[in-house]
Amino acid sequence: MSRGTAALAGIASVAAALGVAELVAGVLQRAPSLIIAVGDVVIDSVPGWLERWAIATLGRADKPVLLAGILVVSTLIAAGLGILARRRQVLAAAGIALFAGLGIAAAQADPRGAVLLTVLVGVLGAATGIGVLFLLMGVARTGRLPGRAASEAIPVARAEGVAERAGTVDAGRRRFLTVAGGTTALAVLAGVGGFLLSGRERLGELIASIRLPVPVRRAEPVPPGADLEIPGLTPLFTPNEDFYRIDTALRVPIVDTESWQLQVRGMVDEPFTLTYAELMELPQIEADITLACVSNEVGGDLVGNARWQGVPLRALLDRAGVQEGATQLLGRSVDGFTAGFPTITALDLEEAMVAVAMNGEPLPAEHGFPARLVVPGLYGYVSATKWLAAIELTDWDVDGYWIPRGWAKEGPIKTQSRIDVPRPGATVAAGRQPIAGVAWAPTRGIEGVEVRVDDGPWRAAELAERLDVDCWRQWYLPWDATAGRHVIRARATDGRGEVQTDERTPVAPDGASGYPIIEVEVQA
Ligand SMILES: Nc1nc2c(c(=O)[nH]1)N[C@H]1C(S)=C(S)[C@@H](COP(=O)(O)O)O[C@H]1N2
Ligand SMILES: [Mo]
Repeated sequence: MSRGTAALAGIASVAAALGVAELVAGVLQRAPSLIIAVGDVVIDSVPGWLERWAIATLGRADKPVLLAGILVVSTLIAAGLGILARRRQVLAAAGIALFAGLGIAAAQADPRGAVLLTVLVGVLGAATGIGVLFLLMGVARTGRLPGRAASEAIPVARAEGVAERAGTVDAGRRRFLTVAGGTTALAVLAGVGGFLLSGRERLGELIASIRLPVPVRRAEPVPPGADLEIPGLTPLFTPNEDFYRIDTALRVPIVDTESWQLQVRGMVDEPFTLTYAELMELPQIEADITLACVSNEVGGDLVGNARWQGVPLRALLDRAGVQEGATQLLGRSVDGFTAGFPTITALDLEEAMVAVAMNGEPLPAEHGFPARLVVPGLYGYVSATKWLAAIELTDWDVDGYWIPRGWAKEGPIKTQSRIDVPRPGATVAAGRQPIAGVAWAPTRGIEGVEVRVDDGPWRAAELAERLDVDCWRQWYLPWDATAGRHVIRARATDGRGEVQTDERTPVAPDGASGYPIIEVEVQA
């Protein structure tokens, strides 16, 4: 048997193992996908700089790239196991079992994992893989399917290179390729089927069926002129489907509102637990808040503005009774992510909330369904826990997920501005052209934006009507563009009269700073 044939047998076997594991996980519902589990462990164990690099260079593609990487590595291991199986079939089988064992071990890192179900998924996957390996090795050696008469074909291995028997050899090889290809195709189908069964579809229906309560305190109505509606300018509210997404979850956690609970615990007098129905019965507020990621580069798009609806954190903290020394509020997600910020912030800011809705709709799965934290003025990595499972009151020594990975313990959002129009590097016609963008300094608000073209003076831009200090503000400056290349900069002044700093810093450890600068080409 050639190495290539053996490698194919290995790949088909591991594909069968993974496919069956995914299918079983999908059917069992509460069992994890082993592939995703391995990916999650990779995400949580890579050094902080690598994770930052991945977010910075791959952006939204980071997860597909990681999954593709896992599949490529699995394929290489599978090929190796196939080659090993030529001489040491039992050892190769043990390799597949070990492979499944790693997946089972990885899944233990996920707090949702039911150990027995995980083991079941792994064992069924491994058993299928080993069975397929033995079957394919047999077909490759004998050129026939098990149980078929020996006369049907001669062993491929012995006949290789024997020209006059080529016809029979080809038949044997075809049989092998058919079985290997068929198994792989079935494995892919099983995997896709498992993914579909894993609940995404039904979650969509569940979310669509939720009726939101009317908030007891509504957000201010949007004043006319708050959205300048200039073509190319970021809209005042970011539609949910365009809202940036950043998290460590390789697969969006699927949370069912029947079993979900929110715990308020730790350094409190009266810990308590709320079901989704109970949370939805509490008085809710509405607030317009701009959320930003600490990984957002100057000029980047990891920032968005939404109308959030939910239960004020303050109400939950009052009910629990925060104890002396509980200086940190740590949000913990169903998948074990944590983010912490000063308790005082939650007590001071009445808009800090357990959000259940975004722009008038229940939270989309990607943005934390059924509930998440939203705190004005803090970067998401210290505050905005999605798929919230617990609110823990602790002292300041406990660190959230990102802190040991090279990010600052405190994450106030820096005053920033962004130029949306013209697009960086765009070519525009000479004459009157808009320069426009957004600026944000949540909790402080934006009082001014200035724009400078080349070495000219700083000129005050027109500001859109103010909506709320917690959200970004659009700005606009008409510009008489002259032919040639031009450099445009902007800077914002916050509600305390502080101008955003010119000092350029990288995103780590506490957020990028510096003026946004774009270059444009103006044609006569
Ligand atoms: N459970 C969970 N919540 C999380 C994260 C995460 O990785 N897991 N990432 C945080 C970060 S870094 C940011 S910037 C915001 C992003 O929220 P969004 O994806 O809804 O825009 O979510 C925060 N909440
Ligand atoms: Mo973030």
